[in-house]
Amino acid sequence: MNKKVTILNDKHQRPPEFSAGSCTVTVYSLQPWWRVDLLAQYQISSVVITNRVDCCSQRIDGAEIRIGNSLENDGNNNPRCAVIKYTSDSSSYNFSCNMIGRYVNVIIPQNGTTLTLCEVEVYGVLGAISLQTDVALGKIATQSSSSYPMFLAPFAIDGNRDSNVYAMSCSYTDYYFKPWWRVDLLIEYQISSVVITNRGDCCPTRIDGAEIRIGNSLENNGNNNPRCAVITDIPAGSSSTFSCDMIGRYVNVVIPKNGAILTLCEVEIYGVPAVTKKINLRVKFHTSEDMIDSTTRHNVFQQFQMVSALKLYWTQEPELEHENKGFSDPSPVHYIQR
Ligand SMILES: [Ca+2]
Repeated sequence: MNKKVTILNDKHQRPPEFSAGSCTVTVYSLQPWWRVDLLAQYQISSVVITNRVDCCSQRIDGAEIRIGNSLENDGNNNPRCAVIKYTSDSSSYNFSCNMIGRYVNVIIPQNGTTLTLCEVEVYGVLGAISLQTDVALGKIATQSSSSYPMFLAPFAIDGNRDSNVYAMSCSYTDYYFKPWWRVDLLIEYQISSVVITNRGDCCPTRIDGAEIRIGNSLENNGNNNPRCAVITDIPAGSSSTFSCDMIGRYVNVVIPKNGAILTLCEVEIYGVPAVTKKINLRVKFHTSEDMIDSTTRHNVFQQFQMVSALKLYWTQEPELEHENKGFSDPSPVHYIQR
């Protein structure tokens, strides 16, 4: 059942007269906007907006509803649910969105106007599809060197894509031999994609040739893990998505050059916790095959593999066991496989 997750400003009142004291208004400005932070990701089904009716109602015409998880451009670059088309028939507008996000913005993409909203209702359910979750948020980041407090490794996973390095939201290494950055996700994840936001104020080509590596090893600081992608280029201030479909606890970005600077304004990692569980099986079976012969052993093992949903490995070679059944017929042959 859909649940209302937030309302603007007051006890769910929709008086559309500004004088009722239940509306917001921005100053006359360039592309005025309003945003609500739902504090968590929601699957948002619809948004209802109540317009001012006592005056200037047409100002709402062309306003856009944007929903997503990014605060880039104050959240106004998130995907668009709808554009409001002004009508005098009703003061409330209901839009179906079916989108995922933490932030809901209303923006008039016009220079020089005023945004007035008397009520914004957002309907949805908590806990949107986990594939859309940035699993790097709140994890542990480090890098090859950090000489400046305003360019630390965690700034690349602070949930902010601001691409100006002086906004204290980008990581930045020294000029260094093969500089690298790493996030420890603390557990293994099945990683579907990595989104990297490049620096926007300067030097966008520095990222060219950087590699994304994912795995569970810390050998060579994690930079020897399998490679997901080589970044050919990312335009200044832009975000690029790399599909990976890999499993790992560590995600590294490394520039394999002698002498380079690595700057990352955001690294988003999308995936779900990897479900891997190891179990030991002890299998006892009858066979007339000669299990001492390695080829036969391999063939029997393949038959086990074919009927199993598990990925099997031998931890111990089969052992021959004779079973006595009193004084009856000669005992059948048993093998024990662990
Ligand atoms: Ca950032």
